[in-house]
Amino acid sequence: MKKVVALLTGLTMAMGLVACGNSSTQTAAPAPAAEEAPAAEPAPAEEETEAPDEQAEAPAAESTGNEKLVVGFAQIGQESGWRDAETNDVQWYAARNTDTIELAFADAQQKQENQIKAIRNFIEMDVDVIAFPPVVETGWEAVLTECQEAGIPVILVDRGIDASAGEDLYTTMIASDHVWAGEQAAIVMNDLLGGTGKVVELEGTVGASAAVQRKQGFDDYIANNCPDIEILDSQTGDFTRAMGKEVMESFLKSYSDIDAVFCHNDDMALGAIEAIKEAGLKPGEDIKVVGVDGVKGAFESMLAGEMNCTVECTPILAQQIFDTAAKLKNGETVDKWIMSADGVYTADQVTQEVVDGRQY
Ligand code: GYE
Repeated sequence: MKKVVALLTGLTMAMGLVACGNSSTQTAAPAPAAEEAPAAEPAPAEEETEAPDEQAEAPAAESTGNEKLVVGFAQIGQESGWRDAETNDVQWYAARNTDTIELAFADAQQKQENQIKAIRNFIEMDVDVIAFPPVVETGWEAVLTECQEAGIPVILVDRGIDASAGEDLYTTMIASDHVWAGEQAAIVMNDLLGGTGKVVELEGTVGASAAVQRKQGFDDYIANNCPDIEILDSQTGDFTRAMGKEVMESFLKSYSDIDAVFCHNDDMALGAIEAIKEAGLKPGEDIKVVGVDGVKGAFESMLAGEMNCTVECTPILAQQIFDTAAKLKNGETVDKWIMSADGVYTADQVTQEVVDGRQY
C-alpha cells in the first residue's frame, strides 16, 4: 500500500511521472485488490480461533508488500532517436508484463536536477530498484548515497558515472562499451580515408560518459595509429540532430578542407549530412560520415550512400534491466558491468533487407 500511495503522490509531481503510460493508475489499483484478497483466501479453520488478529493481518501484510517488481526509471529526456527507442522498449516491456512489473517513469527533460528529483521521488515511493542513465558523469554522490541508505539497488543504464565518485555508489551498469565504439569508428575512419585526411568531430552532451569515452576511444586510436589523420576541430552537438547540423555548418564555414566527420551519435550525423548537402557537397563521398548508435535512419542513410558507417550501441535494454532488477530484488548478486554486444556496420553491408530488419 505504501508504495502504491506514494506512486500516486509521485504522479502529481511536476516531474511528469508516468508509469508505463497510464498503467501507473493501474499499478495503483492493487489497493482495492489487496483488500479483497483476504476475503477470497479461505482462512485455515484450525488457526481461526487461536489467533484471529494475526489471521486478519497476515494476508494484508502480504498483499500490501507489493509482490510485483517496482522499478523507478529516471530517463534523461528525448534528445535522440536512440533515446526514444530505449524509452519505447522500457515502456513496451513493462506494459506487456503488468502482472509482474510496475514501472514508474520520469522524463527529466535533459536536466540532471530533474533526474535527481525523480530519483528522490522513487526513494520516497520505496521502489524496489532504481534505474537511470546519468545525463552527465559527475554530481551523483549525494543522491546515490541516499539510495544506498534507503537500501534501494541502483542500475545505471547506457551511461556511467565518474569512477572517482566510487563504484560502490551503484549496484550495476547495463551499457555498451563506449571507448570500444570510438575505437571502432577510428578504425573505419582510417580505412575510409586511406590513412590520410582531415577530420572534424561532433561530440555528444558535455560531461556524458557516452561522449567522453567515445571521444577518448576515437582520439586515442587516431593519435596512436594514424599519423596522417588530423582532427581539425571537435565540438559538442549535444547528441541532437539540430545541433549536429548547426555545428557542422560552422565547421564548414571555418574549414575548407574537411575530409570526414566523426559524430558521437547518428542523430548528429544525420544533421551533419543535411549541412554538408546544403553546402553543395556530397556526404559519404566528399565528406565521409561515421556515426554511433545504429538507428534505422543511419541505415537508410547508408543505403542512400550518404553515411559511411555506424557503430552500433543497442538501446534494446528493457529485458536486461527488468531481469537484473528482479535478481536484485531477490538479493542475488550480478556483474558490475553487464555489457551489450554491439556490431559495426559499413555502407557496403547495407541492403534494403538489413534496413527493414533493424529493430530500432
Ligand atoms: O548514443 C545517444 C543518446 O547514452 C548511449 O545517448 C547513450 C547515448 C546515445 O542520446 O544517441
